[in-house]
Amino acid sequence: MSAVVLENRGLDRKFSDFGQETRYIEDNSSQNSAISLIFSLKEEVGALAKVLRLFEENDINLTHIESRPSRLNKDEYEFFTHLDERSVPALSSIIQILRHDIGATVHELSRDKKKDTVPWFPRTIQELDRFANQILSYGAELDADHPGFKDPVYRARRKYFADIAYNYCHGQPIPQVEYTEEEKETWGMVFRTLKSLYKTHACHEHNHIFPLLEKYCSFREDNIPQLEDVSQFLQTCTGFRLRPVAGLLSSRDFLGGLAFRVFHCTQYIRHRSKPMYTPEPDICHELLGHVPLFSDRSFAQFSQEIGLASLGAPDEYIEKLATIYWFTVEFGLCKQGDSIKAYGAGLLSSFGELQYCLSDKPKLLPLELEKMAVQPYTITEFQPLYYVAESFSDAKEKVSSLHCRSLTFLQPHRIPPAIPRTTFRLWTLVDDVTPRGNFAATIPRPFSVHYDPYTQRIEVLDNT
Ligand code: HBI
Ligand code: NLE
Ligand code: FE
Repeated sequence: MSAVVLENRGLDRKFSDFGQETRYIEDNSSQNSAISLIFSLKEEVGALAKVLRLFEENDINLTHIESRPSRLNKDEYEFFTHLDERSVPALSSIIQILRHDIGATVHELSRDKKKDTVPWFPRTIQELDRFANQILSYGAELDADHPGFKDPVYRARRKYFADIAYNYCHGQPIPQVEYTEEEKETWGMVFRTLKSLYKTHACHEHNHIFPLLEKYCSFREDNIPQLEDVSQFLQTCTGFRLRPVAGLLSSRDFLGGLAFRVFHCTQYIRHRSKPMYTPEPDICHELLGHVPLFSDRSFAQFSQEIGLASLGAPDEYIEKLATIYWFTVEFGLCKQGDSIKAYGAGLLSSFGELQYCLSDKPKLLPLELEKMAVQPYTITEFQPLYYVAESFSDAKEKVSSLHCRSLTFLQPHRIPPAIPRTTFRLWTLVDDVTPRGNFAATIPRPFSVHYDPYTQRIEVLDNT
């Protein structure tokens, strides 16, 4: 049996206890998981006392606490805490209360990571429910530099959408939303402008699918499509489905969803003051940028492979995978005939950047995975640099045909000296793995994963 321990997210264990077979990787983590929470509170008398009472009532044992003034909000204090493992069962309800009743901003940090720990990952499609309250930024609470920060109506709408996402469980229909006139106007403006650019700026694949979305999913200037309808359509095309999400997920969680052919999809719309570009995903980005390509069979396959490759992979690997994803799926350009076209969703949803990316302003480089995987990038403004694939399928093939030979660059740079033998193999065995031309088969982890579409479960096969 392997000595690998899966990192325990420790939230609701309803699904993870279900049907794990003993030949699978042993999960000892409940014995030693500790949790770190950062929450920020308005500076007022008794604010912390209220939270501590809540912890006491829920039998939460605090093992560490420190405070500091919040850098984001001047009138708030941040508290950095450790909770012991007894606190795990109550954690998700505590986070809900902190957010909704006390109005705190809460960040849950990874549990104590042992060096030989494989990060937790979902094994069943239902377990994706656990990502709902792990939003990295925005969600219901907007930062001071957000264009909607000073707009109470917009903030209330964001809270409304965040609540739909927080309360959503796999298998439910996605709630229908009545969009306001103002929201429809924003959509109309984005839709109309982008549609007029697609003919000249978008890749063939996008232009091929777009009319089908107009026909079957009511993609129209005067209508914001309902996520449930789009999800049904995608399921008939490629088995991909949507689930609502309140904001930006971590790369690990986001990519993990793709392993199950689940696309986490925001339902709110950007603020009307900045229709041409927003750094955060919104319904325009998801529906106009991503959905057309998720309807494409081979692109769907490719996306799932990236997702499978990410499950339980080391952080450094996730970071490179996310960077590759960024420069291809989000911001990729490719040659088509004599011209260059956009296939990246972040380009196809921003009429500002879509025009800019094909102007003479940005720098263009040929797609080279090794360089691209370590290229720093900005997420808050137009990209200064794009990678151009020889063709749309060249991009897909380069990314999904990564195999052992080229994998060295995806591995961590340093091998920690003190790690046990079994874990050491986790890094070094990679060269011995027989290439199957399949990305997911060559990840530096001591097990392989297989997705069973009938049960919608990940089978984890212990390689050690
Ligand atoms: N989260 N909700 C959401 N939507 C995305 O498109 C998204 C994300 N998190 C990360 C991400 N995209 C990627 O850019 C990569 O970091 C994987
Ligand atoms: N910049 C894009 C847009 O305005 O639609 C969104 C990118 C999300 C990664
Ligand atoms: Fe995106």
